[in-house]
Amino acid sequence: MSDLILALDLTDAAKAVHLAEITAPYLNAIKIGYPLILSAGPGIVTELLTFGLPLIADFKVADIPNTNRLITEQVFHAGFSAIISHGFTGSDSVTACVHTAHEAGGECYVVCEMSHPGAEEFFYQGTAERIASLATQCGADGIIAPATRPERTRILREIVGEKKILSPGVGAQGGDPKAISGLVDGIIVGRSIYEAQDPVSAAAQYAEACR
Ligand code: NUP
Repeated sequence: MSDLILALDLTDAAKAVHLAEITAPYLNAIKIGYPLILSAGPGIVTELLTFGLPLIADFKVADIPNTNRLITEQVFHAGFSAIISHGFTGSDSVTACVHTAHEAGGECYVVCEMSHPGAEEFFYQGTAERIASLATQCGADGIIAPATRPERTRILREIVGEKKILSPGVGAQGGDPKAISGLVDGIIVGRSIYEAQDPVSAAAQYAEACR
């Protein structure tokens, strides 16, 4: 059993709000990132909050500690419940995000291994394990690990223990929700819902697959 998180990567604000509204009954959270924030402006956060779901800021924060702190403060000030940071920047940068998130009563997730094919060039065996350990040591609430490689996510699960794992790559990137949902705390689905002929029944099917 895992949560269903919609990756709302539309760049048309009205469509994004409509999509969130009609699929909300099947979702546990909505994740937004640069595509929607840069096209719609930060005010979109307030609009999306009206559907009563936690919002995750997928900004993959990757800067020096002071800048990470400033970004994280703004994220929680805007109304988000969680932030996604990178981990390759090192423990001081990750700790800045984690502390700032916790001060605001929110969560911080650290990207360990990405879901796309090119991720195997850098964030892969060895590196991803090190980032998972770092995320644990820094007190992060969880990690991001790939639905496209369940065998890798299983290894990362052993490192992070009870911490949460959110897993993108389901559907459009080829990941099978059934293969990953028992292993992770949340699956992240974007295009396979928001580009579906019928987004509501797509969301309902993914929610069913999460059970
Ligand atoms: O490793 C990652 N892979 C990934 O796809 C880390 C991510 N944060 N994402 C995000 O998840 C990606 O930016 C997009 O918002 C979502 C997946 O969308 P889709 O492939 O289901 O459309």
